[in-house]
Amino acid sequence: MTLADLGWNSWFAAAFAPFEKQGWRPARLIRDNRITYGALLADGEEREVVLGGRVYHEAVSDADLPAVGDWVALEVGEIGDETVIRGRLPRLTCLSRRAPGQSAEEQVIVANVNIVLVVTEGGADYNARRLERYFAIIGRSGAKAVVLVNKADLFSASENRATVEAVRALNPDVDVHLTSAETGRGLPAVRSYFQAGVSVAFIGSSGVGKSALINRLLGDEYQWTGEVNEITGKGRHTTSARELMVLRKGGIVIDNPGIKEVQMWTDESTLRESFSDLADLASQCRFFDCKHGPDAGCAIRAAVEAGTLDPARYAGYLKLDAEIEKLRGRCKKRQMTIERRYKREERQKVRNASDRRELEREQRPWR
Ligand SMILES: Nc1nc2c(ncn2[C@@H]2O[C@H](COP(=O)(O)OP(=O)(O)OP(=O)(O)O)[C@@H](O)[C@H]2O)c(=O)[nH]1
Ligand SMILES: [Mg+2]
Ligand SMILES: [Zn+2]
Repeated sequence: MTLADLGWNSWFAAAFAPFEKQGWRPARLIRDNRITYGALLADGEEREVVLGGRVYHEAVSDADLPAVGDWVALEVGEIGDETVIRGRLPRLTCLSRRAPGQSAEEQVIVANVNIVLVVTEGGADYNARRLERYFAIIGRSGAKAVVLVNKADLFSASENRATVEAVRALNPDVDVHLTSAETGRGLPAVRSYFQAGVSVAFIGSSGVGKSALINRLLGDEYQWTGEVNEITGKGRHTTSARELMVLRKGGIVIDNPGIKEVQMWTDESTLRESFSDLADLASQCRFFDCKHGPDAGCAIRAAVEAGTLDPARYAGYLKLDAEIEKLRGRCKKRQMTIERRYKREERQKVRNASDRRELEREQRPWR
């Protein structure tokens, strides 16, 4: 495997020049493990790498931090040592979501993709508004958008045709293909987007068949990663993490977890805003740290019981807090490890400097 197979080009090479002088090696990030990253090097070697303190501290926002698809400069440690990300190269394209409203917080979904395949399904699940939002973020990213209307085997010819036409009406410039991971329909068209060095990302709601399509493309190379759905007991393989893979026949594919509407388009503050009526209610709870579960004197539960609050909305509100909490926990965890590492590196530097002084003293016994 060469760097070109991974998507490297002269633009990245030029940007890498200053890092090369330091003896660092280019690599592409293929996985974000929250605390570490998976990186692929030129020879196809995969390494688990950590974020250097400096890269972390110089990041103005989360969007500056390395993301899956990014090219980075690695200081490859001695055996047993950590491999550290010392720099991130500028992005050729960047698929990101930005929360609506005043918040400028941007979250990178994937960097340096050339083509984004939006997977959707026909029939009742087809949602034009959702597709519009996908087009908006892809338009901003610099990548090309393609729509796959999947599960064609489940719908009638006229239903499929209607969906394809609806997509074309939304965006006449976009390629639309009817596909089926079940029957293989439309797969040659999908395959045509895969060429050596070209990065293709699949996005779309959970369950539309992104992984199933990728599975058909990759064949034996691909391992289902998810687990069986506990509720349905079916072999649903929900993708839990974004992953970049290189196809043996050439081409780079990025599978994404299904994008949940709420997670996709809003940040914490807009989420809270949309539940502001519930927040007002919550302020009437007896305890300021009420979890709105079985807590005594909970105003929210009382409203549900009184029939003035929709239980579904209440459930959403409960989940929302957990979601936000989880998000925060992850951020904090990563920050802590990076901080620790940063401090360790600083201590090491001090130690190295004092060792050096020691050595200098030994070498100059006349002083
Ligand atoms: N009939 C039919 N079923 C399909 C098709 N594509 C996917 N499925 C099924 O739909 C279910 C979900 O497919 P996945 O590939 O896991 O969906 P996904 O988009 O990767 O979902 P997340 O990983 O949760 O985002 C699986 O049970 C698949 O077998 C299709 O074209 N036709
Ligand atoms: Mg999946
Ligand atoms: Zn409460």
